Amino acid sequence: MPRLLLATSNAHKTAEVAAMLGAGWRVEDMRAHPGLELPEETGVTFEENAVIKARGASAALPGLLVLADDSGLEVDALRGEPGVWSARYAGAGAGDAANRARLKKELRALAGSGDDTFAARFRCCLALVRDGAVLHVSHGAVEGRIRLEEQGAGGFGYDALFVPEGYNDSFGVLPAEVKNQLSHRARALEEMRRWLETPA
Ligand code: ITT
Repeated sequence: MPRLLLATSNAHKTAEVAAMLGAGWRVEDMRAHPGLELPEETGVTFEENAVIKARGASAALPGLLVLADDSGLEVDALRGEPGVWSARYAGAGAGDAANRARLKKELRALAGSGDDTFAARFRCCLALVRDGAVLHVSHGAVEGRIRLEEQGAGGFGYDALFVPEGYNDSFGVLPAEVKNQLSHRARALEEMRRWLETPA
């Protein structure tokens, strides 16, 4: 069975990627390599940060296929913020709840014009690296709206606030199988899987 290291410390990403790739792949993450730390995300784009993380893990693990996910939420009314700073929106080391609280605070300051939802999208970039060389990069996005009321406890990050286009419930309420069919990560992974499964 092919082995893939997901260069992430976010177990929610690992669970989603493992579920989407299915039983044909052995997916592990940084928990399998406790001594290894991911480099600081110094990039200003999702792609730069995905490559930084994948290369950083790959340098210590010769021969292993390494995939990194850099992702985040862009809100139009906030000119694309929090974007690549999504995980750090409420400060370095901030948790999901604090990041959602900051987002709600920023958007409440803009609300009042009658509109209480805000156009937004999740973006994901995946970088596949082996022995420090970038093999392939893929991108995915899902459009939707941010609601100021949290809804549901499923998922992670901003899921409880994000309602994907075509639905009335947030990713915090929709079953994982639904999120995994239409999410930014699902779309980027589908392209990556096509590349992986194309004979060289
Ligand atoms: P790693 O860097 O270790 O992979 P991370 O969570 O810090 O983990 P990112 O730097 O890519 O990952 O930041 C992504 C943030 O964007 C994440 O912490 C969430 O706040 C948000 N995000 C990304 N995908 C999401 C999703 O599917 N649902 C909800 N929020 C998401």
